[in-house]
Amino acid sequence: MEYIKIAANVTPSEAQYNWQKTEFYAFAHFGVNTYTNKEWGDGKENPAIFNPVKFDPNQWVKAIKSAGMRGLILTAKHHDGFCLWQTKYTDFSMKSSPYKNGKGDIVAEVAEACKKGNIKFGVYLSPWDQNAKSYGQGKTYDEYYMNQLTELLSGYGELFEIWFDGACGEGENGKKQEYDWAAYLEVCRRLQPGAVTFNVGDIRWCGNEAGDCREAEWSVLPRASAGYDFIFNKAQKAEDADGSFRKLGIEINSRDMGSRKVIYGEKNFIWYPCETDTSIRPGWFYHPGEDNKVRALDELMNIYYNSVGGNSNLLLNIPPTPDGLFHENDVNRLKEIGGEIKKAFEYNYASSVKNITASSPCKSGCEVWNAVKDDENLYYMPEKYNDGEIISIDIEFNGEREFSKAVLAENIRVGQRIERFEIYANGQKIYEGQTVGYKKIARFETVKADKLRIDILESRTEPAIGFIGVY
Ligand code: FUL
Repeated sequence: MEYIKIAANVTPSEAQYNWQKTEFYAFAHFGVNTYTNKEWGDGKENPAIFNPVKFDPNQWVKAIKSAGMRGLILTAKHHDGFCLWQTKYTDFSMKSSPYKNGKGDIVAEVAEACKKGNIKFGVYLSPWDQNAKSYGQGKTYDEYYMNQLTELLSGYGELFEIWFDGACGEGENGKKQEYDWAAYLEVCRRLQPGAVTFNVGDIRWCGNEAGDCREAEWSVLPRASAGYDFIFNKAQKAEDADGSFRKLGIEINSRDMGSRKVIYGEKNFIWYPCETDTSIRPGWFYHPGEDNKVRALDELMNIYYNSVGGNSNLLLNIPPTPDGLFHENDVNRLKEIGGEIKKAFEYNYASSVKNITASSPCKSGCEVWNAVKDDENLYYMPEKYNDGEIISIDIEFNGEREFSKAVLAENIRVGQRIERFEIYANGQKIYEGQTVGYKKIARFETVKADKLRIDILESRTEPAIGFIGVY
């Protein structure tokens, strides 16, 4: 059982931990495709088409915050190669746009709006670039890419995430670029040590673009799952004109990436948590024909519960219009999402309970009352865990309560350990679950009860329960 013990003690870096706490944040796909009604451009666009005459990133930030999101990632350059900032390295950029007579800098304005609105900011810089002459020339392109990365990572304040898209088309005309990932990551570590890198490095793609989530999501995986071959063999290689890629579901990566069965016998693990990325509309970029295809509130709430409430973060894309604003249909939906979340977690019945006990004696300083205190530094942990043992946590409310949700959290700075649990209301089983990790939102039919029990049926070693909430 060596491998289980090793896996149970793998923990996130400081940057990964801070990223996890961001939970829910926005993606904005903005660029020449916004003006051509396309999802993938080809780098031959006239840069003068990019002209967001009403551009107002404060409007974006306001809408993003209304949904309860805590950050924004902007496509500084998509696969066409057009740059939304004042780069020194190409004219296929804001320099050639009529916006502010070629002096505009969208990245700077968005970064500023995020700062003002007190949300985090991140950048997407597509490695695949169909405009750069040097693309496919090995080191020459690596230099170009790293120069651009350096501009973005040193000129726009603190970033929380750097998004390395795995998608890469081309091929037929012979241009193939071997990316120097080690060198790219070195730039990130040096210039933005507090940021996480997506896809390569710190954060893992969920495996589809539909918002489909795993029932059991592990943040501790065999190190090979973060290998470049493993990542890029599964990446998108052709344009997804009919959106089928976004319907494919999770099967692109496996349903089970970290259970005991999968990690059997492994010695080398990595903390490689999941990010679920999906769009509020069918496309990533704005298409006028999709104004009435903004996804339903129920569907989006389900995605929220399954991702943020399933040990994954959620990156939800809202495409700005050619004017440079979020469309009112998206703005309204975001507000609704925020309202739903607020309503759902308005009052936590576990925040003041009559009593809470645990079946297993606690480690000193880790008493069970810690689990109902909303303090990320406090947790309950049994002194010792014997394989196969059931740990029961019993809560007695101050009278009968009516509820339909429970939130469980492990203190991931100690590790992700819980493999199976059940929840009981007045002795009746109301929920069965597997992983918990950073956060598990358990949803069930509304029940009335004065007692709640959580049974931890399987754990890799002593679980560290950071939080229990009942709503
Ligand atoms: C994919 C890209 O090809 C899409 O255009 C979009 O940027 C999505 C988030 O990632 O790989």
